[in-house]
Amino acid sequence: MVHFFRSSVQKALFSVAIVALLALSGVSPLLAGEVVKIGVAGPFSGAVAAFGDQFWRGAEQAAMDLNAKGGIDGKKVVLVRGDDACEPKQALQVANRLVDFEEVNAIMGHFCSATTITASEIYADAGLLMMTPASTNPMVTERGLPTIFRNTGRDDQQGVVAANFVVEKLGAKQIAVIHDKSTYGQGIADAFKAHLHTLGLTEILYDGLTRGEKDFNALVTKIKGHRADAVYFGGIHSEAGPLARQLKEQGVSAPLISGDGIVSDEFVMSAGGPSYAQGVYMTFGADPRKIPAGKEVIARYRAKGIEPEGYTLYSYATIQAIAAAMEGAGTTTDGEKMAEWLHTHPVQTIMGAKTWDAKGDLSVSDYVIYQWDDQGSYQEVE
Ligand code: ABU
Repeated sequence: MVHFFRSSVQKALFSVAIVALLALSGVSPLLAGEVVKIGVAGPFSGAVAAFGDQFWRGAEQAAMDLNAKGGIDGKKVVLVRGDDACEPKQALQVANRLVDFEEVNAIMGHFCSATTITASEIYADAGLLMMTPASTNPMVTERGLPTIFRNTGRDDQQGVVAANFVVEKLGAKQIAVIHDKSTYGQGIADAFKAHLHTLGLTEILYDGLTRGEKDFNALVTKIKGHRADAVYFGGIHSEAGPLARQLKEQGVSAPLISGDGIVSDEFVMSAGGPSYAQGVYMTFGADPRKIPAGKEVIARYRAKGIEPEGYTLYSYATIQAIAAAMEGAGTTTDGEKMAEWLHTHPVQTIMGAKTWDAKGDLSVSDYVIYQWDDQGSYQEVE
């Protein structure tokens, strides 16, 4: 693996230079061991930055609440942000910086499955605990990396829930499956398609669109031509929004169903308003805002005018899990011990008690179906 510094001597010299500079400028440098640094890595810029905002809101409130109670093992929690823009190459740079330069104690992140899979190789190599609140592609935890966890479900779980709903509840038979060719988007579309086959159906159309594009009218014409009675989309809100709008504009009444990549009010914005998003279904974990354990924290967000939508509370709970692993394992530096502890102990979070299996996946999957309403909000439908 390529790391930021080629040798520990280079790193030591760099650290001495930084400390000397800070001392000369009158700024007191924080000494190693006085704080617990948690890297928060995700898309803070680019098309899916709305999810980076959810990450930061969750992590920041969790760190504030931990510090108000004395931090972790008496040490203040400091968050270090890493912007991967949902790009694997940038995620590699972020991971190297967090490990080699920032010397973080653990990582919450990343958001996009493609960046999580890439960056987790660096964290695993360094023996650091990493937990993603949001990356759902099975490969995050299927590679047998002992310090890599996720605090959300998997696409081979939510794809099954979506396919069951489309066939059994919507009664669809002519199903078009569209994806954005990404690790997440194509992966979840394939999981949906695989379960359709299990249910005895074959998709009438399987096609990809390109992330970043906004005009899907040719694709919508194709969907119309196939007389689809349901459209499944594997991807993110930035493309799901325009797709939802163009389906309505071309008079396609077949319902659109997607996954947790659209669980942000940015989906409504990118569709052009609630009237275009209205009626769209999606899979996501059972609404964490309804779990009693999170009541006080949710009230704190709302008092600040923040609605803790999507992955906000997952991010808060992920910081809680990392903190619990450090306290439970009695170490803020040994990621392997933290991982061993997480495999064998439940953690009480604002989303209720969580436990992890041998792969680092949550032991319980809680996917349900939501529908976007005419107010630009999403509601659980079953
Ligand atoms: N799971 C939602 C989108 C993030 C990702 O897995 O790529």
